[in-house]
Amino acid sequence: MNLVQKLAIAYILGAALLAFGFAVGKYEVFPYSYIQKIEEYIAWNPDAKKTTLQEKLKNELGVAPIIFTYPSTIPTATVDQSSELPVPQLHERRENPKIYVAPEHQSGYRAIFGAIDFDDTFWGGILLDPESKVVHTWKLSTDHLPKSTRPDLLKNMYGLALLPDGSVIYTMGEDGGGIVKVDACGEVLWNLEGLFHHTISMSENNEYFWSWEGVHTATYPKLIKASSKTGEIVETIDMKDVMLQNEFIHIFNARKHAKTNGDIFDVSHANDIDELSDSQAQQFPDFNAGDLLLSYRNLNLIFVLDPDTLDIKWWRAGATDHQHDADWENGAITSFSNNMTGARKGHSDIVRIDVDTGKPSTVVDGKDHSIFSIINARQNTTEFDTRIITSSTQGWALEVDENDTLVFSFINTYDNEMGTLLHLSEAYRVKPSYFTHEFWEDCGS
Ligand SMILES: [Ca+2]
Repeated sequence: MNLVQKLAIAYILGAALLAFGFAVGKYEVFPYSYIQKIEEYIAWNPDAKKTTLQEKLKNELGVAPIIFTYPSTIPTATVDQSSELPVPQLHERRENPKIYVAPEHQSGYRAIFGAIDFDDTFWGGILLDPESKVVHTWKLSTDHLPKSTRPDLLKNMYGLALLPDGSVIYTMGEDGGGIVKVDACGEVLWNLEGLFHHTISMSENNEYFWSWEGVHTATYPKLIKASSKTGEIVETIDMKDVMLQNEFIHIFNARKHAKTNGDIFDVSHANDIDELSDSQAQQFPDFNAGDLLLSYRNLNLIFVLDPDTLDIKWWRAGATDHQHDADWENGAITSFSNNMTGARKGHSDIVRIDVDTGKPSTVVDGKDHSIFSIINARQNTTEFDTRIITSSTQGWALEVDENDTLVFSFINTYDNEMGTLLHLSEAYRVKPSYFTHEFWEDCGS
């Protein structure tokens, strides 16, 4: 075929695609319904990503995970000191991630979860051994659930827990159709069908977990507590009852339509639950083991609930902006403040709130490290005197020591040349004793 013939074919294909695109929109033929679903996803998270129609089609047709890839904003110095990390069974469309580990922090196991984009599942996790080699992978899907409303490529795996035996409990928002537990080797142990979102938060001894039930836009969401062994719900708390119980704490109704007093869409956006454990309770004289630390993103609100009396024991609004992952931490409360809006817009900080005074302070300055996750993100302290942070929409997991020095970095590279990265959900660093046994030896991967 000569050049003119090639150009002619390219022209005809281009014109046909243009006409097809017009017909899709005008007559709502296939794949219009799929585009609508993607539009809904974008509406779900309007700040997450602006995509063109062509990109949406690519995403839906499985050509590329456009919704969950982002242009790199990770500092060049960090990228330059990283090296390629070979991961088995990655999808051919993506490249290997990049990793940096400070020599003195080659210890413990690190688990990274997110859009790993394996050849057979889009979501999953990898386990790095103390030498930072991949010794295990988890392939996670909710496609098998009858109430799953869209393919995994269009769901957000936000909310998961890694248990000491290597099993994982996870949810993919309302779209996934439920919560799933798989064993270390990926066998499904149980499915809890229904609508759940944002968090799988373990109770003391991992006997139970908490999650949010219903749609994430509910003004008064429901908390559920379920058995991690069976997936059976053992307790439900309606946040409307919590509102009615606390007659002099009007935090949930702070934003209403001024003219109608009606509910504002997605006014609460409940996104985290953290149960105070027995061991942590000693550091919090005002609270009891079992109290729940809750986060409402769209009210910039963090509060403590006694799940037995439904009393709100403490609350603080406005110390963080559109925050995620509030944790009990050494007598204080810390959280990933996304800073989606406001004076710190564009840089996400780890903020510590003094529970006695309500005074906030910055623990990790997002400007110093170029951290910014528009939505999602997680943060955890480790037993190595470090903090591991998942900046979801940067496709970046980073770990800083007590001197604020970067000691670990995992860059979820999608395409080096394009400078694009894939979404990450959660990262942990644990001592070998965290695991009950070397489960990765059992599964052959
Ligand atoms: Ca956390």
